[in-house]
Formats: sequence, C-alpha cells, structure tokens
Amino acid sequence: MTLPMIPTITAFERSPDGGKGLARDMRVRWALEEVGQPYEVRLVSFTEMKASAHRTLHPFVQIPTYEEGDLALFESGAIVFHIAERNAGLLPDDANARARAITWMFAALNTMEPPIIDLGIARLMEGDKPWFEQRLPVVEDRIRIRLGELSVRLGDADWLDGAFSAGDLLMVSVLLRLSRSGILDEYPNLSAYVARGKARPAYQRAFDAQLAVFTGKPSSG
Ligand SMILES: N[C@@H](CCC(=O)N[C@@H](CS)C(=O)NCC(=O)O)C(=O)O
Repeated sequence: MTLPMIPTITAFERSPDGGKGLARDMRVRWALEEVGQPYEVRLVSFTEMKASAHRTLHPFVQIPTYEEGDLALFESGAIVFHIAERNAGLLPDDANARARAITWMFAALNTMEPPIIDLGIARLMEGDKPWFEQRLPVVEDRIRIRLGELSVRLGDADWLDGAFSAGDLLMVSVLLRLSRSGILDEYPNLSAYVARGKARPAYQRAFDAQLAVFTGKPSSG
C-alpha cells in the first residue's frame, strides 16, 4: 500500500556535519527511499527551528519532523516505524519476525544510540575540560561493551534477523555516527554490516539528497 499523499519532512538548512549523513533526517529519507515513497523536504535554519511554528510540530524543537495530511510526527524512530508500518519492505509479514524487527529498532535507539551520543557530546562540549582525557576512555568503553555484544549477535549474518528491516536501517544509522571515531573498525563484522547498509541503493539516494542540500548541487536520484 502506498501512502495517500506526499509527506513533508524537515531537515537542517546547514547541517553541522556538512551533509555527511549524520543528521537524523537521513534515516527518515532512507526509509522513504527504501519503500519508494516520494517526499518533500522543508529546510529549516536553526532560528526557524526554534521558532514557535516548529515548536508546534516538535515539542523538543528538533529535526526531523514528518507531516502527512493532518498527521504530524516527530522522533526519527517513530517516523521510520510509521513508514515501515504503512509500506511493504521494511517489516516482515510474519507477526513474530515483525515483532523482532521492531525490537531491533528499539535496541538501536535505546541501547546503542545513547552511549554513542555521549561520545559525540563529550567531544563537542567537554573537550576543554581538565577531566576530558580521563573521561573519554570510560565513554568509549561503554560503547565497546555494546558493540562487542552486537558483534557477537550479528556473527557472520548479513542483517540482524533475516532480511533487511527497519531494525537494520536504524542500527546502521546509529553505528554510522561512529565512523570518525575509528571504534567501529575494531569490529570487522560490524564495519562490514554498516558498509552493506551504505551500499543499498536507497541509502545512496537518501545520502545524495541530503548532501545536495549542503553542496547546492542537485542529487542524481
Ligand atoms: N530523539 C530525536 C533526536 C532528534 C535530534 O537530536 N535532532 C537533532 C539533529 S540530528 C537536532 O535537531 N538538534 C538540534 C537541537 O537539539 O537543538 C530523534 O531521533 O528524532
């Protein structure tokens, strides 16, 4: 089933990562590309994002948001879930397999993402603190614990539970945030897993579209 109208998402006019796929509209774009749903993007400046019109859409005044008719959603995980529920391709038909895929969506956002975000925050906001060098290994080791466990579970499988699902889409999106840290390289099967995600044509289209916002060049997709 196809969504009845073209949804509009919000994204940064100037993403802090320079359009390298780390802002969270990327995971929503990727999900929309996977299911073949066209979408529109409303770019917002930081000032616009913090203004009252956006606050009506997003109580925490962040991106991404998702509007489809009279439905307005926030939280990238909820948006990806909405897309996956209403379109074929991101959640299995079998009820148990579907529940497991949804479990991986939560695991990506609730278990894996928080320590990874902590590292980003530590680097960005605590780098000048006298205790930064002591805290950094603690933060990194918390990530390593989770990566080690995930690595064991993935083993030599392509995806976390059978076919590619919204669980993989979110997990790869979250792990991508480690790209610049080098930590992911310590887990070759996870590096290969992320590379498999990035190699998907839908990911490539989403990435190109996000990067095009930054470069000003139209995406090829
Ligand atoms: N849990 C939210 C997090 C959203 C979020 O942190 N968005 C970032 C961009 S990736 C943002 O808008 N940051 C600006 C801010 O928080 O002021 C989600 O997954 O959608």
